[in-house]
Amino acid sequence: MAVAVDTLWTDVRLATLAEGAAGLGRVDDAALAARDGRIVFAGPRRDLPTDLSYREVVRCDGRWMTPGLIDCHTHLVHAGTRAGEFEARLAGATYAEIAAAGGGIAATVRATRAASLDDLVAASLPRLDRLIADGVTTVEIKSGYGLDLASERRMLAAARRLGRERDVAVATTFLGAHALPPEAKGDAEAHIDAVLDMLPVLAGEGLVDGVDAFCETIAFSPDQVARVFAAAHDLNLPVKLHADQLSNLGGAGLAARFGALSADHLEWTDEAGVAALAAASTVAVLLPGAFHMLRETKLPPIERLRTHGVAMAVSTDCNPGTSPMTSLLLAMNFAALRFGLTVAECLLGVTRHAARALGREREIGTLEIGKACDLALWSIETPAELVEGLGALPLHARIRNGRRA
Ligand code: DI6
Ligand code: FE
Repeated sequence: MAVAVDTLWTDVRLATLAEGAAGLGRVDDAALAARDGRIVFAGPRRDLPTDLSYREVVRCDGRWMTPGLIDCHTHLVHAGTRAGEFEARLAGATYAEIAAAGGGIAATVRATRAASLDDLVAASLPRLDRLIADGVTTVEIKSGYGLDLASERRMLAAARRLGRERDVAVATTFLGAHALPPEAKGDAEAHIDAVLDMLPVLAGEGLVDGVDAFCETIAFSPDQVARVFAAAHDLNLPVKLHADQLSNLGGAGLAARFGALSADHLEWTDEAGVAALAAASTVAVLLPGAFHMLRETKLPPIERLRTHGVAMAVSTDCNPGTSPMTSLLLAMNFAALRFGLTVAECLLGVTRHAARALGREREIGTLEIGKACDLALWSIETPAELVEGLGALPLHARIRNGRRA
């Protein structure tokens, strides 16, 4: 008896990005089938089981199919603009100087605190829609511009609502330890106390999928971050870290010590830090948009990450200060040209490795039997076009849970 399958995509070229496959896991003249939102076949058309019947057959005219893309590090929920700071930086001011003068993250905190839930959703939807136009099917969204309980809750609730307003999976991350709010009056320990009060409340409301912190001289010390991570562990929440972006405080080693899903930025990470990431299987999330916007010159240790076998992800870091970037394809282009990643590394960075950075590698990130049927179909001749384009829109269709989105 024929087994009924919901949809068959055929006459398609696959980049499965599966573990163990050579390169991108290219399969020419392929097909992919889904039932109940899951992939039940992905491979050469000639290997399709003959006992399947399909409710719908989609002919893809030789187009390329990849897993739906995953943007694993964004601050896309926020209010206000920092374009004035951009102009000041063009005129020579530094990010740290602007932050010390009450601008920077603090400026976005003021705007975000003044915004209602509806305001936050309305301000963030265009950014989300731009990511979606690049074939993104999963996006991580951080809090961290509220910094008090009510405002952090509003940011996380806005992130959850974005996931209902659009056909996209949203992973939320509590970033209460992002910056010092004015009411902390310079007392970082007092703010960490407040973060430790907020975390169980927000987690109890189902708003927190993971916990992040900003470990930096202009933010929080390794000991302060360790307090937050210990609290996250007590709640069984995974952690990730803004590590070694502007200086080397040993952020990568700290992330590894807590078994972090990812350590992000890593421009200043040294050999010991890379070795620690490798030993802990922590993903290195590369954020070339922030590197570009801040006109940094210190490159993340890409070759060391390679030799130690650390998985590299690539993300937009979409935020109003250091990376107002809303295209994951553009982030790949920057990762290639500024950090020297190959096309295959870029694509792994927005699929399989990005899934790992969110702890969702069993669910998404490759075209393999059993995974969620989240796909992107591209009008391209070769996958390198996805990395080459500067603002191109090569997406033909996006599929979420087996349905056209
Ligand atoms: N590192 C970054 O690049 C962003 N946050 C962080 O911890 C910057 C956020 C901002 O400037 O608003
Ligand atoms: Fe960030």
